Amino acid sequence: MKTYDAKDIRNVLLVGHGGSGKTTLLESMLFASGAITRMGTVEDGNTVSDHDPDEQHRQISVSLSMAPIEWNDVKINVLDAPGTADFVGDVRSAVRAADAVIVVVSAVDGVEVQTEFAWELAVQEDLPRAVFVNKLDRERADFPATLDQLVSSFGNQVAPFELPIGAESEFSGIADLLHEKADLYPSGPKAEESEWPDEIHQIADPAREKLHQIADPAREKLIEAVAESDDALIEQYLEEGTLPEAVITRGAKDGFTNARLAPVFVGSASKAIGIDRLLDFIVEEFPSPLDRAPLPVIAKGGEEKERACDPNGPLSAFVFKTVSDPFVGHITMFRVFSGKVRPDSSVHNATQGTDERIGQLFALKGKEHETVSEVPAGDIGAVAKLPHTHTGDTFATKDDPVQLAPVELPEPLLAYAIAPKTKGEEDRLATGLARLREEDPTFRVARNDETHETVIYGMGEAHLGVQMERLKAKFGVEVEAKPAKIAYRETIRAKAKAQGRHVKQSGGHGQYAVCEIEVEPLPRGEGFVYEDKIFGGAIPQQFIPSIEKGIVKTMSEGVLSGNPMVDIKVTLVDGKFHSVDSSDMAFQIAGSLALKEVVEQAGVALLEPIVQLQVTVPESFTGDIMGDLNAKRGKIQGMDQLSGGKQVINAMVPQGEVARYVIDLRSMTGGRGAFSMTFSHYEEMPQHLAQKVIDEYQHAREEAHKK
Ligand SMILES: Nc1nc2c(ncn2[C@@H]2O[C@H](COP(=O)(O)OP(=O)(O)OP(=O)(O)O)[C@@H](O)[C@H]2O)c(=O)[nH]1
Ligand SMILES: [Mg+2]
Repeated sequence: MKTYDAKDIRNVLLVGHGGSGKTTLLESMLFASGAITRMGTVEDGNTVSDHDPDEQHRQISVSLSMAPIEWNDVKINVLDAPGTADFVGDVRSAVRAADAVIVVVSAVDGVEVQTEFAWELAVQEDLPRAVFVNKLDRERADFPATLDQLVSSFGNQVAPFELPIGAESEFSGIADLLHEKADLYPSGPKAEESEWPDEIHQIADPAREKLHQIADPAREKLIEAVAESDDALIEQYLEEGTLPEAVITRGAKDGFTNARLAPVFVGSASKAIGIDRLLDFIVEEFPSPLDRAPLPVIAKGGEEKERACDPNGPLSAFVFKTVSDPFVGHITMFRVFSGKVRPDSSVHNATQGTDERIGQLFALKGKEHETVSEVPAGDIGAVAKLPHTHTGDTFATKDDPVQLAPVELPEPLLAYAIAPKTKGEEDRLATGLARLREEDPTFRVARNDETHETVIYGMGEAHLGVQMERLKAKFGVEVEAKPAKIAYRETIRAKAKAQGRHVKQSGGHGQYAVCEIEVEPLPRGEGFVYEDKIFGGAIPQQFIPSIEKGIVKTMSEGVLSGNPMVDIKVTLVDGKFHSVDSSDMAFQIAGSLALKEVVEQAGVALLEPIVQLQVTVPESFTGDIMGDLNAKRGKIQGMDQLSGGKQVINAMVPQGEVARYVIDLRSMTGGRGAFSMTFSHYEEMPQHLAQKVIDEYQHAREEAHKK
């Protein structure tokens, strides 16, 4: 592929709710541009973008992918982001690589949760936003209703640039509101210009059983949006009640590039209707990297600097995605903001503080690689086998190692404990997990030494499901998954006193150790105190620590529930020894026995971890959320009002009650809620619930002994 100057590059990210048609839109763009001769479909699993076996199996995108489209001598790097909430990490990184987004909305389902999320993200990044209303060929497609939803969700900046001609299976073309002409698609992706059809003024809607005007109000909405996108224009509009043609056209385009107006395009990705028009608009009106404001970067000392899009400037490039390829291993996808990356050269990874050897450079088209001779400022490229580089890193120069601000990624909050199905595969599992972790910053792996579990953390069930499938498919390890254990703690309820006797003196080398201890509960968080109150040499000095060792070991294993015991004071008050048969081990055992005996009397309480939960939801869900948190034994601490009709609910909740909160919250709010969770403290668990935990542990132990 030839090298393009920045002025002839467009970096466009497709975002929107899962299933709205982003992957199919990219497929039809490739088809309309002649890059592919036949369109694949998601159903057939043969699209360019959904090339991962998991994607073909699930018929959804699970990972960001891209393809370059060459249209009218301009290179359009189209990034196809997954629309499922579990994979938002990829969307958040991808917005960094784009200069504008297209929000894809299904005309059947309208504005959905991830549509809103994607929109908000583009607003946060101040990226120009266009909307593509897709699936107009489908039964029950409803453009007027979708447009209404767009305006009510995102405001008057939403401006229809096009209207569909024909509905559902009759959908056959597009009426251009800006230029008052029409394009029909009798066959294939190429438009045939035609007159503004009469019918566009009226559209029969059997459902609504009424005729209503659509073109003129839509055009009015467009003119209003143009006027509102610029202070000077609003004045002119208020004075004259409309705007001259040329002003509308210019204003609409400026409004878009200034992210103050969101043009709405219509079409059908499956039928490739309206795609050539969309590509025309991208080439003519979407910002090139040169149109972007210089990029803020952070220099070594923390000083803020800027990087303009200049191929001759110092290198700064951002790694927005890492994928694993079955043949070449790791592939690093990066966007160059200044300078250029050349093959067979070295770049400085400013984030990791190390140099990386760049081999061959290529442009990715789904899973295909097309070699390129360089990746200049404004363009996106890929390189394989960089050992030290991760998503979110910045390439720069050694003498000026600037970095881009890190991408804020959501915290993975769904935890599964996993183990290989087949014994002896622990190493291969560890390798696989490390690789998957490197590729996906929203995937976490931790070894919990307390519960002795390997725990994987992800954004949701689909996310962890995909990762476990990849462990099997790519690393040959099949795993068993179960909810991660909650790290409970044991403690005692009252003071008590007991003896531990370990006496075995029936022939051969005897064992003799007796110790007497008192225990008392300590305030939360005080840990363990051991006091020696032996008088008169009842137990020789060298065995005092042995008793402590035995007690500490038993505490770490827990007495009733397999969870470590904490916050107790043990006072060694008496004991007996034998000059021959007493030993370090004998007194360790006596100490352990004494503890088991004494806690029986003192009563064991289970402590459960309490987390600080912060739940952000649209106001309308507050009641449900609070009711649910109360049912989860949560203590509401307060609420804060946010802009945009959202509320933050702060609560302290037992961790065990919110282990699956990712899933609960999504089902309660239809995916409109978000939450964060941090460990706060331990609290005593109600006895009846504690008993259930203890019974489960005892039962599991008995089962394990039977095997
Ligand atoms: N009838 C019709 N179906 C479409 C159109 N566009 C997409 N589809 C279908 O809608 C379904 C979802 O399409 P995708 O392209 O996978 O949607 P997506 O936005 O990439 O979904 P995620 O990857 O999950 O975010 C598939 O079954 C497509 O065949 C369209 O214009 N018309
Ligand atoms: Mg997709």
